[in-house]
Amino acid sequence: MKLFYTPGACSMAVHIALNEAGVKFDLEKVDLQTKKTESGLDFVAVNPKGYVPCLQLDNGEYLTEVGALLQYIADTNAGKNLLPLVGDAARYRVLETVNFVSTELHKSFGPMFNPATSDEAKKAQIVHIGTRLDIVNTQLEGQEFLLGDQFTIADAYLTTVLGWANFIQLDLSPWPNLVAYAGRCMSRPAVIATLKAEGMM
Ligand SMILES: N[C@@H](CCC(=O)N[C@@H](CS)C(=O)NCC(=O)O)C(=O)O
Repeated sequence: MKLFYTPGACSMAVHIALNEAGVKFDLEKVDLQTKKTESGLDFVAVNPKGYVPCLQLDNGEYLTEVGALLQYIADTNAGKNLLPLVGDAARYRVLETVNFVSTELHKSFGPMFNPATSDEAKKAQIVHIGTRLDIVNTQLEGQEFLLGDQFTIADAYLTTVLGWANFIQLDLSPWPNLVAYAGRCMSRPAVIATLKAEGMM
């Protein structure tokens, strides 16, 4: 397998899941400005969507979309307990949270990185992001990870998105459960290995 990624981007969630699963994979860095990969490939020819993450499977096919890739990695490495099996009601709680992180958090950060967003719009967006952080902060009350004491693909995703708070100077201290959670996740060997491989630490 080969993961097409950009350091610190949402592809990091997939990178963390691969490391948590303990599988072998290659990495290929993508420059999102030029749409070129580090080996000189035209990334749009690889993934016509033009965005990361993109995972080349062992059969040569390309799979995209964070939520799908996280499920693929969890289901093909079921022994790693990154996602309960089909039929287990807890599976849908994990997927509910993956979708929440994707649509309510990940996508809410987008305008903060867009130079075309006005300062006024950014201020309003921060307030909006805060309402979503309230929800995950409450979800984490009294538990180690989003779904209890087991790290799941939802945690791989939220760990990645919380990392973006630094890039937009968003102080997370109003959400103490999130601050403690981020510390726990960031100290996991698979997360540290991911950050190092992406040149983020
Ligand atoms: N729907 C996609 C969104 C992926 C996405 O937002 N990727 C960003 C990085 S976090 C990107 O590559 N943006 C560059 C672009 O859209 O040109 C998914 O869930 O995987």
